Amino acid sequence: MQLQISMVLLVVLVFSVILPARCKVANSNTNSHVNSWRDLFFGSKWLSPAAPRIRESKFLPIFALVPIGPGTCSAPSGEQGNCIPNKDCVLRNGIPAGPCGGGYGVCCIFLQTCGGIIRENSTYFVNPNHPDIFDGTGSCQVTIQKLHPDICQLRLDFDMFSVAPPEAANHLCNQDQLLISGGSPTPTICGSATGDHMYVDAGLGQSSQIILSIITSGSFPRLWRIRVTQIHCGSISRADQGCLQYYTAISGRVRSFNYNTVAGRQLSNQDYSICIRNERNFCGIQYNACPDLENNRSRAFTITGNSNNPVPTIVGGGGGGGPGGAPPTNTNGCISDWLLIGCIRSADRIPPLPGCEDRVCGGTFSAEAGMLAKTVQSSVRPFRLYFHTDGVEAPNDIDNRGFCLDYVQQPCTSGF
Ligand SMILES: [Ca+2]
Repeated sequence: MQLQISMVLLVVLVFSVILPARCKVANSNTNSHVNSWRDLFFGSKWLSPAAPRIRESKFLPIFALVPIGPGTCSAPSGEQGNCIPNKDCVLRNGIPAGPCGGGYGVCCIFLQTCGGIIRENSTYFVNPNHPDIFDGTGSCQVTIQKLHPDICQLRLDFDMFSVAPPEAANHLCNQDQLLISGGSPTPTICGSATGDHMYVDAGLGQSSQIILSIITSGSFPRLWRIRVTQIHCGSISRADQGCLQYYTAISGRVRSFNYNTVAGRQLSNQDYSICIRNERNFCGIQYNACPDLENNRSRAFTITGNSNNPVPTIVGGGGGGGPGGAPPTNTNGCISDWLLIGCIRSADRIPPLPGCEDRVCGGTFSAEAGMLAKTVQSSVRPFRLYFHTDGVEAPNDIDNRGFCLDYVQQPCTSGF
């Protein structure tokens, strides 16, 4: 046994001292390279439950020499956790979900449900009975306490979110709803939001609290698992001011809450901004409606009108007011529900048309009125979309799904 341990020690030293130097030459991504070597080496042996005796007696001092790596880990059930010693996890009311850090600690996950208080970063707000469904009614809420006065934002990741959908006539969240209080205004959502996220302003001072409430009525197989991440004011992960959603990739997909081409209903009473970080050397952005694989006629952009029939693109705000300050008389514009993107033009016009539009609605995605879906471009920075819906759908707006757009930032050299 002693001989084995000595050999392991020797290899640890070789890997921790020599390999990093070699990898710096071979690969600029040194950390991941070293980690992968460590994982390869420790993997199965150090994850086995038989290892603790050896670790306790001989290895802890040596581990102090070996970087443990980032503090996050993944639990087998999919949650992200913090890699900390088992006793700390238990002390902090976490749930140990398997070993991590080469056997150094456990992947400690933090879950809270109705009535809970969130005091740890990366805590999940889950439904009662999680991971099974919850079919109860009432108000289930958690309170989020700041870890530090210097926390400016919360990011909510809807790992799973499925509650009762909005009602069919006006798409109001009458049965179930998620409410967020104590931070910046957020839209009330219901239905499905799995894979979506939100940023919430955390307010000033350590004492301000954010409360997440899920209010339910009637029967529905509900399921939710929302990860709450606290973001420091100086963090590079912090979203720009006023952005409910924030994307940081050159290309990606943005969509409205409860979007789904088969049965999703565009939610009413929405008012929020989606921001896309302007990456270095990119000056413009293009948008296309997402592919719709379920319907013959795409429903990927159906914001106003009866989308059981073909509905053209409608652009603009409907002109000025009527005589003597009366409300606008021109109703052929986006006056109830719309998506706003600064100065949009069709990408296929060369040279581009002189004019541009901001609001777009209807049932076909384009920057020009008509029945033809087109690539839309904008060079207004920062890149932002603003989504507005009122509280009415019936009788004119029927079966609208909302929007799903794929975006690609455009390099400064390609005409922007
Ligand atoms: Ca509406």
